[in-house]
Amino acid sequence: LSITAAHAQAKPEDVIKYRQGAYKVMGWNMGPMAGMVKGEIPYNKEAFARHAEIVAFVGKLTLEGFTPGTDKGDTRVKPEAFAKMDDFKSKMTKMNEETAKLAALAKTGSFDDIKKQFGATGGTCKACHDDYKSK
Ligand code: ASC
Repeated sequence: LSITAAHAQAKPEDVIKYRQGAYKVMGWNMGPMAGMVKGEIPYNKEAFARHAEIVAFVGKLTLEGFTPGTDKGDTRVKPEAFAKMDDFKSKMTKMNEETAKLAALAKTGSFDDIKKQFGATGGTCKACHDDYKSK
């Protein structure tokens, strides 16, 4: 993690906003991919690949938004995420791995394989939400 001195000084509420912004960007880009996978909107290879690339990149930014002191405030993160940081990190790493695979596959793979990998990716999002995000 590259927490700079400046970021170490950041107010908890600003850190929380930072990570929520990152998740917002991820959700914005997951939406159209989900729509294509479900057949609600036409599959567009270039658009899908771009969304997958953004999710993969931004997904690598979120972990630095869980600094000490950001367990409380305007956030739905459960205290368990901080208490079980090793597991939280490993779930986040898994998400990073699956989104990277999705981004690579989105450029070259068949839509069938892409759909499978989108499911695997969503599963890694859900795994963390189930344990560490309150409703
Ligand atoms: C999405 C999205 C999530 C995950 C999760 C997977 O498209 O916005 O948070 O997938 O719903 O179960």
